[in-house]
Amino acid sequence: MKLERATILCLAEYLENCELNAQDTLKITDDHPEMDWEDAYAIQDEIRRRKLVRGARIVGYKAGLTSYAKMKQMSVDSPCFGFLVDYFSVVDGGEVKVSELIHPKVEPEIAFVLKKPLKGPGCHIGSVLAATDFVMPAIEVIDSRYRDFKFDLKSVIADNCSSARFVLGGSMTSVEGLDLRTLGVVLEKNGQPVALGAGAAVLNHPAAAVAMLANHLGARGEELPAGTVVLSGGITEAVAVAPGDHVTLRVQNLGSTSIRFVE
Ligand code: 0L1
Ligand code: MG
Repeated sequence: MKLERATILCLAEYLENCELNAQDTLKITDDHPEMDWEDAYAIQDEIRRRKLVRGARIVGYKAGLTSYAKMKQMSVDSPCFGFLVDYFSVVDGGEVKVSELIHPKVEPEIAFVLKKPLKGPGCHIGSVLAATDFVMPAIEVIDSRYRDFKFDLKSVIADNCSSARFVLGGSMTSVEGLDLRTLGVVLEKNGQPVALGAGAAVLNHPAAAVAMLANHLGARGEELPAGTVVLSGGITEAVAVAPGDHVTLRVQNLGSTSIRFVE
């Protein structure tokens, strides 16, 4: 680690306040170019600790930047991992207040819900599918705290990978007999298709993103517990939204989920 503990605490407080006050900032590596990967995840951990102390509950985890479309869009070359707390969760068909966010974008994702814990190292697609209770369509609302979404990977990891809100819907479908690679997704904004793709866009198989996440947590002495939700990453580029927008995700065989954006 390159940063002092005091600097990590200070950056976590600063970034979390940016989230809570919907206030953007320049990327933190501008002032801390020496920051390393461990520092980045230590800042994210401290943000998580701060939320837990205030009574938030961890409801899931996410893999981000898992499709080549997303990596290209954000000029990065590897995935990142973050956590989801209870207040990020929006009911199917529910509202997201744009005034609580900076510049939200939506991503079409496949969510995995686990029936058994998953702990790396050594997790692979097979172990993920065996531990999966069911999959569901998910729309992730991301909201980088960095001005104009201009960041590098370390800054984005510290910022809990832009996590903000998510919605799950459609049907709870067993992965038995389901080919997640060829599963088609259509993301609609105000009734018009705005992004199309298939599961294979996520690291060739969405379960591969969940395995990477479990291995990442395992290396840090953590695991994905049974019952947890895992967002496996945007299948397409993220799409910007504004108050008044209505977004629906339709996933082949899994049904649909939707969300409305209000002032
Ligand atoms: O969930 C994601 O893929 C987002 C990861 C962070 C990068 C971004 O804000 O686009
Ligand atoms: Mg995402």
